[in-house]
Amino acid sequence: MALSIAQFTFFTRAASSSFLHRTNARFNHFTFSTPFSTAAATCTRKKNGRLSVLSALELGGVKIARDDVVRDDPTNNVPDSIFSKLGMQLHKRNQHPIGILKNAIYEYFDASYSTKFDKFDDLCPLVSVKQNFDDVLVPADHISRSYNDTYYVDSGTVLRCHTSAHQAELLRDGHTHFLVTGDVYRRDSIDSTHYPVFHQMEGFRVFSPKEWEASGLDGTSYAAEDLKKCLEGLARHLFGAVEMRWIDAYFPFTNPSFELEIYFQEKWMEVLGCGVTEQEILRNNGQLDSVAWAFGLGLERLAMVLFDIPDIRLFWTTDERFTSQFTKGKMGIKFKPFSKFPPCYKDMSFWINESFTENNLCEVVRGVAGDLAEEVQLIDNFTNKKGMTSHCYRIAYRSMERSLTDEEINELQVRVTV
Ligand code: FA5
Ligand code: MG
Repeated sequence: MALSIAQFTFFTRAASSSFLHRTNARFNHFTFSTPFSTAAATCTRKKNGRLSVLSALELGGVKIARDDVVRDDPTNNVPDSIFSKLGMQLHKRNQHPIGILKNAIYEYFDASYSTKFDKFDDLCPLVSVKQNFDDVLVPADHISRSYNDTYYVDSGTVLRCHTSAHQAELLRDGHTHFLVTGDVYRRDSIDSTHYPVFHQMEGFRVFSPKEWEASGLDGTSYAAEDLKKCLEGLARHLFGAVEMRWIDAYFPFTNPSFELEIYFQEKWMEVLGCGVTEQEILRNNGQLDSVAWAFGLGLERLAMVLFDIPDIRLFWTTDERFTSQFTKGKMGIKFKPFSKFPPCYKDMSFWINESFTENNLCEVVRGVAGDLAEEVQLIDNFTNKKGMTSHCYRIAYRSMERSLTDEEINELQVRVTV
């Protein structure tokens, strides 16, 4: 049953949901010396292992019931495990690493721009396809629009896959300096830095002509310089010394576009995307002669570096050995791992057809194993003389909280492969 979900997808290409299509990678190296209580949709596991969702919730003033989000309908691909994350709002918990980080970024903006940035952290994550894609000029055939990459509630409504979904409405409402923090949702791969629900903070700043005219620079160069200065200042505020580099990038909504990477766990990790906003977005939303910059920070990725959190799944644990390590307003804390149970690896091989995608496989694995799935990695790819392709994936299972029994893992693996 599990792998047949692959048939569901309307697209055949397995690709990352990132908005980035890396162009000409040019590297600039530099170094800078509670228990959960909000209204979350709760899930319990039934005897047959399926999740049953108990409650409805209210988000940004909008009442949302399970049936509004999870439906047995071909235009819907939201599983209960995702519905259960709606309303968790980790970014609104002052003692949680994501909330502590949000507040630290607010502090930096308040101090650097005399509280000029308007802050939003309660905008509803259910948005229209227009808000999520059209308003920020994502082309009709862009991979991020596919059912393989985005959670669709119906053909016109999605769980936002980035906080950029709110740019246009806030511009139209007359905001020129704003920060939007929220949970975002993507069908994505499984490893220590990817999770189907994560948090972003969008930043947006509009300049009027008199701000750049005096500088002798054109508006775009002025905004790009200011953007990098702002984000480098933020990085210094958060991290002090850490190794980073800028990379030229591509986003449909900015030009030029950049990404910032930080060296973490012996790898370069992408932490944010940013750039100078496309004129069309400003024009469409009432800003005629302006230029603007925008950025989207990945809060989990930044918090991993800041608090030394080795795995993105930890943000969701309710284990007190995790939650009790963090304190409101305290930035210097380094997470002390409370257990290091060994991972258990299981390999599976199968012939694929053209409807197979890796995101669908990951969705199946998460559906069966939840947060016990640590990584899904393609380890062999073979095509025979008849043109049939087989893939071998290695699945790493590990609990952050306890040892898993062989029996338990074998049972999970059987349910993934059936
Ligand atoms: C975007 O989402 C753009 N909207 C960012 C942006 C805003 C660019 C404004 C320009 C102007 P991207 O898909 O690269 O871009 O995601 C932004 C950040 O979110 C990444 O740098 C990364 O830190 C984080 N991120 C992306 N996917 C995941 C994931 N599955 N799990 C955790 N963090 C993720
Ligand atoms: Mg990216």
